[in-house]
Amino acid sequence: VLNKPIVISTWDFGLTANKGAWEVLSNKGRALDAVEAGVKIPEADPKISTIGYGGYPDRDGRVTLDACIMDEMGNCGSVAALENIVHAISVARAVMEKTPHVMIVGDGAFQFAQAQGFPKVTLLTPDAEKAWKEWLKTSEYKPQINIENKSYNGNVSTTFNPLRLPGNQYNHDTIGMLAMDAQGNLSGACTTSGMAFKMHGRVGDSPIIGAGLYIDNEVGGATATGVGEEVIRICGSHLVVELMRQGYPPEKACQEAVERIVKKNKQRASQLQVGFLALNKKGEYGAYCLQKGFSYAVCTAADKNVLLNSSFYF
Ligand code: SD4
Repeated sequence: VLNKPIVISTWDFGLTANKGAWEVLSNKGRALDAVEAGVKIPEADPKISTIGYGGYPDRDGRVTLDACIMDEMGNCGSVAALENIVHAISVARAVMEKTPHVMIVGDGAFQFAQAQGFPKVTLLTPDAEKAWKEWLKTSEYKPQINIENKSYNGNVSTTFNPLRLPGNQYNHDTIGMLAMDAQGNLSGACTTSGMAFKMHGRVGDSPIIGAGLYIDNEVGGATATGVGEEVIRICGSHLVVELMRQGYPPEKACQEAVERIVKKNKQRASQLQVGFLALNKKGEYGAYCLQKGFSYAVCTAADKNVLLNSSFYF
């Protein structure tokens, strides 16, 4: 039996986001409209420090957003390092629908957004600024000094690790959302302020089609959360969809992708979080992650809107 319509999304705030998407889906709306409406909710929420307005800034104190969207026809749009616009996902959709391009970044993305009538908004909230200033106290960040080679892309450094927040919390929480509408069509959206205190200009997996998100209307869709560098390395979401094409159920496909990350560098993977979430054409869904603690929200007519815990590797 087909489980549709359905919407699933990453982390606890997925519950609220799903509600926004469900309003569209339950009125026989398009999955594309549903995922956009859904992820706009956390984008606008100043209490969520990892997405949109209120997101934590980069090392220089600038909030830069990454987002992408993809529909059932393989149309896609993306923005990266976008500043001063709340709804990065809607700008990504405008890139998809109103330009001949797939991806626009930085100042060009901001100019495009302004031309499309998106309001200019300061995204750095007092709380986020405070967290950044706290971080500056203990970080080894010195603007002119090249500390990058000592950080993540080599071996995990214990002295400077941009992937951990103070208190040793994992630093991640993108919203990735996948939906299938009453017509059986799939779409997905992914939006984030990225790794907190990242280098200025750093782009993660979330706006990269095939990494943070991938949809193939014949097969299913996948989205990713966590340390984007790891997801990009394995073309994560595309990999999950291709595994489902080969017959893997969604959770198994996510697990295989996570194991691919572990295989590249187990020691590094053991310090990080990455989670994948997948939905296939039958409305079956599943997730898998590196570390315990990745939750996802599933909303259907039968089961309503529930929060589930992903299985994990370590
Ligand atoms: C990134 N995947 O920029 C995103 C951030 C994130 O949960 O925190 N995801 O790497």
